[in-house]
Amino acid sequence: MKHIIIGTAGHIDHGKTTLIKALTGRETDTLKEEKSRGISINLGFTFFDLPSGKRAGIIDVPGHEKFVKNMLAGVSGIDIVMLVIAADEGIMPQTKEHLEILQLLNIKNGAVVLTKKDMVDDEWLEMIKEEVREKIQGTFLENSPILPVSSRTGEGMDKVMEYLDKASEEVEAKDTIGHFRMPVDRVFSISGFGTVVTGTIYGGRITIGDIIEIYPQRIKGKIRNVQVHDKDVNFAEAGQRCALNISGIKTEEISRGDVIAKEGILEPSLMIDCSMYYLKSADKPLNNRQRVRLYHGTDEILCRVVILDREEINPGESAYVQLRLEKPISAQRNDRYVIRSYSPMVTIGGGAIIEPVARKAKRLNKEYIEELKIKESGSVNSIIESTVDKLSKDYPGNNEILKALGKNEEKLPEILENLVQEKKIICLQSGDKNIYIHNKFFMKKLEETEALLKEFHKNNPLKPGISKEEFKNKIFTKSLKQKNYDELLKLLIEENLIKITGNSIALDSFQVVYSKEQQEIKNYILKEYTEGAYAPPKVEDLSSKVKNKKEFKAVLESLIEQGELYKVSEDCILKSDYFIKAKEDLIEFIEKNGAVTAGEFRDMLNTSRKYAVAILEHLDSLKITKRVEDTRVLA
Ligand SMILES: Nc1nc2c(ncn2[C@@H]2O[C@H](COP(=O)(O)OP(=O)(O)OP(=O)(O)O)[C@@H](O)[C@H]2O)c(=O)[nH]1
Ligand SMILES: [Mg+2]
Repeated sequence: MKHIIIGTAGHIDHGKTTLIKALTGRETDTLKEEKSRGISINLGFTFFDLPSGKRAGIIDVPGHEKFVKNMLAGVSGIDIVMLVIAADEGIMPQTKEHLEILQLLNIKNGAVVLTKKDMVDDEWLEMIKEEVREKIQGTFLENSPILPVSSRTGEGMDKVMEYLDKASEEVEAKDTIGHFRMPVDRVFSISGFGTVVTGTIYGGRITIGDIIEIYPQRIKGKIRNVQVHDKDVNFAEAGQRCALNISGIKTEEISRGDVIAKEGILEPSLMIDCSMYYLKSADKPLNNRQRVRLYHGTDEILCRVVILDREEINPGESAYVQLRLEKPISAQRNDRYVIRSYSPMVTIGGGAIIEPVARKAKRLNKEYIEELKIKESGSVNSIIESTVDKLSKDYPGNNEILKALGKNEEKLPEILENLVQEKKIICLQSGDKNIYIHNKFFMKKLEETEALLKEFHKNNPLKPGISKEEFKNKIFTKSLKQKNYDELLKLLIEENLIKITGNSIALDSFQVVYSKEQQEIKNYILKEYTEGAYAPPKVEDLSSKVKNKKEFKAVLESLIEQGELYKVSEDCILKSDYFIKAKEDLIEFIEKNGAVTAGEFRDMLNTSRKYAVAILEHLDSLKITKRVEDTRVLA
């Protein structure tokens, strides 16, 4: 079912609250101060039934220039606006400012209601009508009716009703399937019930028992009760005003401006990228890094405008900007916002949020602006693709991508799958959680791999390669899951870029090449270890007979790393095939005899007790054997 919220707008004292009372029979100025001063200060809320039977929520806003902040908190969720202009006064400063705000927030439906008809004659009324008609040229109200009324006599009210009824048919249905999201406009406590918050639901549905999260402070609570238009209901959905009784949250922990949403779906951010229209009515250009006030949902946040695509913004121009905020915002892509100058507080511009969780942007960077244009153009596939591109370095899963999109995307898995098919992104599968990286990112990793390994081989010509661990940390990230890392390695091998020997990664084309001198040393070392067998020579003794100690060390290490020699312990290096044979013989012996003593093993190898024990201890550490009293059994 379609839900409707009707709002007022217009200059102070022009008769907004009186109009609502005439339409609904209810008073929305409830504060003592509002009554004594005869002006609205905060937002007024009520509801009424349209002639067609539809129940509409009503938000009445204050007109006073000091309370534009409250007005902004009220109008961002409305479907139909009544721009109220008193016939005796005509267009006044906040008539213009409110109209500009409505325009910036992309409100689509509304009419002008000319109040206080009873106070002017027909000639005057016609003149004001003309003035108004001219003023609304080029705005969303251009083709809307101008409805003269008297709230005092009731004249013209029927036409207003008729209009609202018709307009409510034209209001677009809201996204009730997506994630629940509601900016908070009031917080209070009811004794015996605890914290109650009210707001206009922007998206999704909220049901008793739901767990919600309050942003940006990220406190969780449980919905104890839901009310719509003063009645208890089981659920409320997008487009409705509702009151939520939340357990687990104190009233002090929440205030106007916060957002209540499904847990985990929003990501508060201190930077957002936006398109911005700078109003013609602004009196001077907007400077880079100018401090302004940002209005989004029901929130007001101070921020600086970093202009991305030009030096300054002249009145009447549109630009791409990055807003650097002094407090985190909890926004979604395509949300509208308004900015006002810091002082004096005047509305100067606004637009749409293109990237709700932005990375720090450099100014005048073509690539960055191109990326924003793609996001702004909004083809879902290209948005998702560029999101994966941006997030690739963090190896995102479905949830991270969803969060960064800042918008509920029902078709995400399907679109990701298509992008994988189109070879635009790569999916690394790992049981419970798939990870997605962009092809461009993978290409970059190929280049980095090549550069890293070239450099490594140059510096370590006798090493078979870089260790898997070091490679992972340098090219990918430490926190990458083993399974995903293995998959990436497989892809690098498929590209014929790398090869893996044991624990070493090398360029596919790499070969250890020994110089003549190194070759001689290598032959000497291998000969000695072959002859030594299980009573191998000491490294110092071998080294003492070689002139070039540095080369000796390098060749010895390379033989170990390449697997020709095997390091059992600091004092015991064996030829690898000897070690393997000793291990196999030992296993066979134990399998036959149940156990082996160090003495028996020493005799098998025809060596000294010292080396026999060193090998046994090493096999213990590999969990091949284990010690039971004076013998070894299989582990
Ligand atoms: N004669 C006459 N007086 C009206 C009419 N509508 C409003 N008024 C009077 O105008 C004054 C201001 O009306 P409000 O409804 O409080 O004006 P508002 O636009 O809500 O003012 P703020 O909320 O403070 O911006 C009150 O004294 C009303 O009685 C009308 O149609 N005819
Ligand atoms: Mg009022």
